[in-house]
Amino acid sequence: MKEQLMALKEQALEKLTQQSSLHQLNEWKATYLGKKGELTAALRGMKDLSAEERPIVGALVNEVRESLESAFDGQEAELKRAEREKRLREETIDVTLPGRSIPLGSEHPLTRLIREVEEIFLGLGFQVAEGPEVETDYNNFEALNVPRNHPARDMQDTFYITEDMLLRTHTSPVQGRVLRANVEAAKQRGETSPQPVRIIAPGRVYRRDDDDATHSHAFMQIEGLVVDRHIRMSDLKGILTTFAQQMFGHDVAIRMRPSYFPFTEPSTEVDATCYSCGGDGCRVCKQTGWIEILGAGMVHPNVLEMAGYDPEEFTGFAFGMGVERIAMRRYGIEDIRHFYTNDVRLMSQFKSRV
Ligand code: FA5
Repeated sequence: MKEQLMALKEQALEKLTQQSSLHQLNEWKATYLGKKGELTAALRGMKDLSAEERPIVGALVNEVRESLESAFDGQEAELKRAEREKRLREETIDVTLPGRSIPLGSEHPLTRLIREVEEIFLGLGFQVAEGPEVETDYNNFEALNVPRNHPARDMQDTFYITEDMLLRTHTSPVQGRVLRANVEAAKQRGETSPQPVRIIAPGRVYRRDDDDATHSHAFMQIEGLVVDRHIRMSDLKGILTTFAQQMFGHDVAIRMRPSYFPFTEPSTEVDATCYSCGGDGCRVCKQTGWIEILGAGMVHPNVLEMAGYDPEEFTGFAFGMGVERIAMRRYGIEDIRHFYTNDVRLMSQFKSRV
């Protein structure tokens, strides 16, 4: 029996050295140390031994098992190490290879322009306000001093949803919303006068205009509104000059032409010297030297009064600019429809600034 065990051990150890993978190694373990393995079979033979021999052979069996197990552990560690090394060798990364670049999206030119305008006005102490695109007739027209059947409604051909609901034709309804919210907030606080206002409100607007190179039925505007005590036309001019210079360059001048909007009095259309020729006249400014940038004026007392601001105490100015028209001139895009057909060849030229 002893010889048998010693022979088994020798054979097992020899076979062990021939196992070259972890899979083979486990098969070896099953063959020699498993429940149906050879060592277990040898143990079964112990029942035929005498009482004196049994403990001796038992100890020997344990010794053989231990030495086989420790040899197995050693071989297993060795094979694992070899496999890891092989993997590391195969998986080496050449860090000097150039990386694969992931194509990044780009900011839409209109978004980019709105952000630029926002940054300029935030720097001047303005806040950004918003209003809904589906508006009431009251906010879009009546609160802005344009009663029903007033001929000024023809200035902005409107998409009506119902008699009282429409797609806003300009961002000016945000004026009334902000003013009324301030009046309400003052009431809640028990104050007699509402807070002054200094906001811009960018957003999409809709008109039943036929689409062409300079008109779209949906376009963007940025509204501006300042209401406080002692606000004068010179404040409007100062703010717009600062804006134009930051937007188009420091030697830009502005001029104001008389105009008409029902919600401002007096009203004005504001031009900036052409950024392309500096005022000499060129193709961009149609040889005039000036480019129209926005409509503006002093807030009509009726608008203040309807919102709950006392026009004896408060005055203000407002302005509204067409984002696409400014973007077209700024980026040299000759057709407004390019902003909405989103051809990536054009759009990808406006790389994100972040
Ligand atoms: C207004 O919408 C006034 N709410 C602006 C305003 C605000 C005046 C506050 C006074 C005080 P107007 O209809 O002119 O004004 O439009 C303003 C700008 O929107 C225009 O100068 C033009 O740049 C742009 N715009 C008008 N219609 C279109 C259109 N169909 N497609 C693209 N841009 C347009």
